[in-house]
Order: sequence, then structure tokens, then C-alpha cells
Amino acid sequence: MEVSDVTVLLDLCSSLSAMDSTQMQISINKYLECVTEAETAVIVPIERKERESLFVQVIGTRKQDTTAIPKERVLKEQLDECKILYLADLPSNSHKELQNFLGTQIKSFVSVPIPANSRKKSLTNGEHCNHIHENDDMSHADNFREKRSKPSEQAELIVCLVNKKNGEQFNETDVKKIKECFRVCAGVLINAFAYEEELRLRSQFQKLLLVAKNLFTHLDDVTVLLRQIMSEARMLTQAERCSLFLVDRKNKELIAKVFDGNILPDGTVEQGPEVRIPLGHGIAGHVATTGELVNIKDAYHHPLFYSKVDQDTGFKTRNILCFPICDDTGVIGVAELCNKEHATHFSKHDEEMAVAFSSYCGLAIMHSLMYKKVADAQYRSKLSNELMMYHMKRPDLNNLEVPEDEVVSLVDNVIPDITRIHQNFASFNFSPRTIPVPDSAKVVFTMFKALGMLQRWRIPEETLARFILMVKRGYRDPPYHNWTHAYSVSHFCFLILYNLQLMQKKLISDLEGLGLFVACLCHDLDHRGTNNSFQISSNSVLAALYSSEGSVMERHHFAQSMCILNTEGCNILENINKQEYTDCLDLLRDNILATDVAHHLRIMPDLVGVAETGYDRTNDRHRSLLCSLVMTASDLSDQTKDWINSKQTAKLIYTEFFTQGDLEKAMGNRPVESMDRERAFIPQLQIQFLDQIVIPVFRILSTMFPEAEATNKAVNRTKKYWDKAGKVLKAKGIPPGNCMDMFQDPSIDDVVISD
Ligand code: Q2T
Ligand code: ZN
Repeated sequence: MEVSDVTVLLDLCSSLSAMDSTQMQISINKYLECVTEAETAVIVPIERKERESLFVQVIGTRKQDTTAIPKERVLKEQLDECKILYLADLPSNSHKELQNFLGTQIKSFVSVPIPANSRKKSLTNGEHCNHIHENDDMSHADNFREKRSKPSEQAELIVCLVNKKNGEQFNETDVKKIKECFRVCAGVLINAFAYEEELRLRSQFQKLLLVAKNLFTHLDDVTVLLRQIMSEARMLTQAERCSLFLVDRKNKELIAKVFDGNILPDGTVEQGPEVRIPLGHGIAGHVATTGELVNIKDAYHHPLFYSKVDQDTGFKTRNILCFPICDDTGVIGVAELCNKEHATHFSKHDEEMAVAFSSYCGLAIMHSLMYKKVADAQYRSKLSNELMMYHMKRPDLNNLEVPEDEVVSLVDNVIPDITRIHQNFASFNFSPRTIPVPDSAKVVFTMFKALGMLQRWRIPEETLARFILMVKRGYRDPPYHNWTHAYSVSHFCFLILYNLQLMQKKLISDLEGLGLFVACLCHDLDHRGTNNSFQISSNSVLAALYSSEGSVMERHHFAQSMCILNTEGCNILENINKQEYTDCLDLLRDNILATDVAHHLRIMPDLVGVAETGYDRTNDRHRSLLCSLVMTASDLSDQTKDWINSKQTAKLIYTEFFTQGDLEKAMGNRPVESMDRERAFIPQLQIQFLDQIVIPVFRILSTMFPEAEATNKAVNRTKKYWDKAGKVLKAKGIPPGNCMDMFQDPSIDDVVISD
């Protein structure tokens, strides 16, 4: 070696000290390209931990986004055997892969592995000059000997030269130049790699600690926590998408409740459809059962991958990193990361990150679930105190139980036939509100009988009487949502079941009929005269218990129904079989939840579909939709009666609405128009309510059942009444803030009902 060459090399070496590993590679490559006349030099660092891929940051003098090349297919020989490869030695698949990777034709090539030991030797030896002067045959032999004597000796770097400028092949002189260069520079470069790796690990560790801190501040809401976990996991590994599954051990299923869904303006989480996967199915299912992390480089060629989901969502999954989340009892969840950004797949680092991250997740989820259990127990006890206080304040009740003499008196005074209540009782135009309240329990009893429920379900008369009286007490006394509402809703349900013969014609099952009628009776239990959004804005106990699931009041009505059924002597379902019992509770829950306007609006398109294509009684979804329709029609049935009834209902509902509005104002909030006594114009609000909710319901009902056409006509007539009433009031010029006055003014009635 010439002295001038030695100087150049030493200059290169000393210049490296101030650089990071990328700059070093650029300088070394530049030097190699210069002394060997190669078009491009590439240094490939070898990381022992990373089993599958090689990562290259610099090609020639060009820095690039770290690219991975699969070890299996490229430069494998050097990793296993530490030998020098020329173009002629390259297997053809390796050749192609490298051309792909470099983006150029390869006409000449050499790659030289640099073993770790060469560096240690040169560092400990101290006789650098000697080494440089040694010939390269010697080094060859050296290499060989070392490999034999110490099988642990492996390459730490691979240096490649591509395309010699004069068109010739690379030769041993080029190899010698590489070796000379790396005898001097390998140490600095490898130390730089190690130092940068150290920094990366340290920042990863700090990131993880920060994430853990974040996780533990979201313990009060599992959904928020899961959302947080997903977004952190995605950021830590640079994944495009993340889904999280919780293991349901009882049902042997994985539940994906939370996706990368949206948070709604009111702060609640949009409830996408809950996805359930049998444990053991698919990639997530596999991870849940084995408890092992899987890193899938190519999703479409993996036997466990299920491409149907991609077809449905239009998302293209390239690769997946799926890992278990465990607590001390085993796997409690699975996180699935999709599509590593800026790389072909997830790396060994990502796997490590996932493992560390998952232990924090396990702890956080476990604590969060425990936290929720404790909090729920506290809310429940608070609620039961609240109920106790409420009932103690009622002068008519000093005892939560129904007095036995009331039960006996009800059973003894049963009305045997509905026509004895009123000759018109089973007609759609009969107004149940005309029945005196003291007779109401008896009337409900008779409806149960007329529907054949006592016989069919072997309900003891005393149990039924106790149940009805208990439900009656379960209602509070707000102006509208009280017992009278409950039994008038039940009456309409009776009209439907009785007149349309839904059970006899097998359009619904007997159990569904029972589920409907009982649900109507119970559907507004313990209503406080305020709606769902009021529960949330007033931070009520009910909101604390149910707001994360939506339908706050309806969930409470159902919980109250369960309380009554579980009360000694009140369980009208005590004689039905076990399967029917659980099915019936499911029906009750679904039916009561169906009375949430929000639920109704969600299923409306499907209902329209059924009305258009025809009802199919063998279709479970159709039957469930029909039950929901019966519930809402019954709940809105006041609008199918005469003008007196409509006006009375409006008076009650707006008394209730305005009271809530006043409370909202007192809390510093602005009520909606229909609850603001200063802004509301009742006839117009009623027309809106009829147009948007009521009329569509009865249109669908009458399309499906022409026998119910009278109800459709009736609600349209009611709309006309309100139209006229509105005109009369406008002509009179009602002052704002006094719109309740219309209920004191009988003069409008004549105009309204005149044709
Ligand atoms: C689809 C079944 C809906 C049954 O649930 C409800 C809930 N709240 C009120 C029904 C009603 C209800 N029942 N009768 C009436 C009348 C005569 N006018 N309503 C009304 C409901 C609204 C408006 C006027 C009503 C709906 N708004 C209430 C305030 O908040 C916005 C919605
Ligand atoms: Zn209701």
C-alpha cells in the first residue's frame, strides 16, 4: 500500500469521529467507490437479534428510509459461512432480489463479510500498520481458520460493491481494499451503531414509561382506556391500524368492542356493531389460545389470515403484528396491529416493544375492570338509597311491599271479560285514559287473561296480581311518564296482539307476545320526567351507571323490571322452562331498549325495508324489528286517539318537558326548543313530532297490517287538528312564554273538530 493511500485512509478514519453512523457510511462508501471504481458501495449492518431481515440506511452516498431486505433470500451465505461472494457466486434469486433492492442492473458485484473479531484483534493488537501490510491471502486464510476454530465467529457487517466503472469484474485487489479500510474503520462504525442502538432503546424505554403513565390515568373508563391503548400501540410501532379484542372466557369468544371509531360530539363513543369471533379462529383467535405473539410478514399468504374482512371493509392488509395481553389469570385480550408504515413488515424491535407494552396493558385493563366493578357497586348502593328515600317520602306508601289484601282484592274482583270493561275496549279508537285509575290494575289483569297468557304460561293469579301492583308502584308521578302512560301503552299492545292475531297467525311466537305485553307494562319504570340527555348533563347516578352503553333511562327501566321479577311472589315467569325464561328476559330487554327514540331512528331504514319487501316470519331479524315496531307504536299510541286525548297528552308532556327545561336553565344550560316554555309553540312542535316520528311508524304498521289502517288515518287526523289549532292560536296572537294557556281555552276545540 502506498504511503499516500495510507494517509487518505487515516484521514478518512479521523474524520469519522465527529459523525453519526449515517454520515460515516456515506464517507466510507465514497472512499470505497473512489478506490475501487465501484458505481455504488453499500454497507449492510447485521443485527443478531433480528432474525429475518437486514436493514440498510445508506446506499452509496444516498441516505434513505430504512429498508428491510429478507435474509432468507439475500446474502444468506455470508451470514452462515462468512465467505466472500463475487457476481458469479450469486444465486440467481439473490441476484434478482439485489437488483430490485438497488433499483439497477448488476453487472459486477462483490460482497465481503467483516467479522467482529477482526475489529477486536486490531483493537487489542495495537499494531495497525502490520495489519495493513499483511497481504490479503493471509486474511483469507485467517478468515477460514477463524471460522473453523471458533464457530461463533459471525459477520458483523457485509460490504458490497456494485458495478465497476470500467466494465470489468471486481477482483481480489478490491477485496483487499475493503479489508484495509475496515481494519481501520470497522471499530468506529460498529461503535456508532451500538451507541445509536443504545439511544434508541433508551428513548423507547422512555416512550413506554410515558405510555404506561397515560394508561394508568384512564382507569376510570375501560372504553377510553382501550382506545388509548390502541392509539399508543399504533404510534409505538408505526402501524396503520390497530384493533383490540377482549377474551370472553364464558362464551369462548373474542369481542372487539372498540375499533378506531369516532368519538361523538357529546363525548360518547360511537357504538359500532360489536364483533364476536369464536376463540381459536383467525389470527387473533390463535394468539388468544396459544398466548404467543405472531408477526406475519405477508398476510395474504398466511394460512390463518381471513381476507373476507378486507373485502368487506376495502382495507388492504399487508402484514400483521398480533400479540396477547395477559394478567395473572392468563390471556385477557389480543391486540392486532396492521400494516407497518414505511417498511415491508414489523421488525424484531416492534415485537419487543409489543411484549413490553402488553404487560402494561394487562395491568391497566385488569385495574380498570376492577375499578369499574367497585364504582358500579357504589353507584348501585347509592341508587338503592335514593329509591328508598323516594318511596319513604311518598305518603301513600310506607312499605316497599304490596299489601296482601290488595293482592287478594284484585284476584277476587277480576273482570272476566274485556267487554265488561267497555263494549268498545278492543277497538283501535278506544282511549284507555278514560278508564278510572283505581280500575287500572284490574283492567291490566283482564288483558293478560284475554290474551290467554295465564293459561299458556301457567301464571298463578296471585303472582300476576302482585306483579301488576308492584309495577304500578314502580312508577313515579311525573305529569306524563307515569303508570297511566304504562297501562295505556299496554292497552295499545293488547289491541295489536288481539286484533291482528299476531300469535295465532304465528307471525310472532307466543313467547314474543308475552315479551311485548310485559315490556309495555314495564317500559318506563321509575321514570323521573327527564330524558336521557338530562341524565348525562346533570351527572345523575343513572348516567354514571349506564351512559357508556347509551339508552340510559331505558336500561334503568329494564333493571327495575328485573328487580320486580326477582321479588318474592312477583315472578310471573316462574313456571316457564329455563330456555324460555332466559329468552324472555332477552326479549324484555330488547323491547324496552327499543323505546329509546335514538334506537327507533337507527332501525327505521330496516323497518322501511321490511314493509317494502314483505314480512318473513322465519327471519329472526324481521321478527325482532316487528317487536320494536309494536313497542314504539304502543308508546306513541296517544296520537291515534281523539282530539281530547291528544290535547290532554300534549298538556301532560309539555308540563313535564318545561319542568326539565326550567331545571336545565337553572343549571346554566339552554334547553331544546320543545322544553323551553319561552320558545315553544306547541302546535308546531306537535306537527314536527308527528311528521318525524309518529306518522312514519303508523304508516309502516298499516302497510304491514292493513287491519291497522285506522291508526294511520287517526295520526294524520291528529296532525290536521294541530294544524287548525295552530292557526287559531296564531290568529289570537298568543304572547310568547304563555303557550300553556291554550289548554285553558275551550274555544279552540270547536274550530279544531269542525270539518
Ligand atoms: C319512538 C318511540 C318514542 C317514545 O319515546 C318518547 C320519549 N319522549 C317523549 C316519546 C315521547 C313523546 N310521547 N308523546 C310525545 C308528544 C305528545 N310530544 N312525545 C314527544 C317527544 C318529542 C317531542 C314531542 C313529543 C321528542 N323530543 C323530546 C325532546 O327532546 C327531543 C325529542
Ligand atoms: Zn313510554
